[in-house]
Amino acid sequence: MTVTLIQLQEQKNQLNKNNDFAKRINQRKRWQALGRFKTVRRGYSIYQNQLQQFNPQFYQERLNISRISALLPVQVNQCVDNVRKTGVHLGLNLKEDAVKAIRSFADSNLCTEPKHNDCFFASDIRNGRLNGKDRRVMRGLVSNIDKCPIVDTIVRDAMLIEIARKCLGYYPTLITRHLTWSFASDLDEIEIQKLYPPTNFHYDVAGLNFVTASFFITDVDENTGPHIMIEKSHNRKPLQMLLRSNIQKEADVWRYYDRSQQLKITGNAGFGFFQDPSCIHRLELPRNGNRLILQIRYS
Ligand SMILES: O=C(O)CCC(=O)C(=O)O
Ligand SMILES: [Fe+2]
Repeated sequence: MTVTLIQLQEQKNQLNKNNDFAKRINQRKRWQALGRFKTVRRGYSIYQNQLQQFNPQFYQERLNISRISALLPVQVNQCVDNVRKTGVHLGLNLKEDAVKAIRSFADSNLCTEPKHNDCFFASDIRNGRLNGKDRRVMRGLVSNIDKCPIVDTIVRDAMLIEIARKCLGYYPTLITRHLTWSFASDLDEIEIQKLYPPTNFHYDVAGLNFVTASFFITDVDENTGPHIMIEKSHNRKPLQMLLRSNIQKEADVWRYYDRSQQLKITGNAGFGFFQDPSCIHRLELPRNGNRLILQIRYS
């Protein structure tokens, strides 16, 4: 009886917390577009840092930081330095058990695709089609991700939160998580880019300041969905890129950046990277096998 009451109370607390976060996203939404400007992000960082100085313990405690880690140890300062200088730190690693648990969660939970109403399991997709029929499926967002215990431990990981805190300049006040399948496709690139926007070069605008930790949950090589980014572009974007859409034409990208700045990120299941996603980046749709990625956004 007591245990059930505690569980109920915990669920209620969780719901309150989620609602509170949701409320803040909505209030912020109209201002969110300003997060593309580095000066706005810096200003917000200073403001949030000052605000948290009054009661740092409050901001720290509500993150419910996990002392159990599903990651191999990382040099926090080195990681922060790399993110600041190049926009990315490569070489985070999830422990094998964590990868297995996330994979099994993704296999046993239904997925949805933005702009479509149907639900499906990843195993229902064959050759990029639902049950081998006409309906093409490019990606699957795994549902119930908030209920995956191992992902919950990872988002609250002491090391990841410390990296995020140092990059942002304050304790993150909102953490979101996504577990996403990208399904292998034989469509040509132009079609893919129409159907799956993140396969176009773009930069993310997710709140007034933000950083992301991403982990491959399947092996990713050149043909199975590498993540491509332009190093240092988080610190340098031409005005027209900032003022227009966050999605960029490839020709414009190469007009402004040198091809040597392109970094193709691949790695085995468990490999991860910490990124400032205001850099120009995209994913290359897999050709040979489906790809699963866990993304955690700290803002
Ligand atoms: O899956 C990836 O590698 C990147 C996805 C992305 O850029 C996005 O969802 O904004
Ligand atoms: Fe993105």
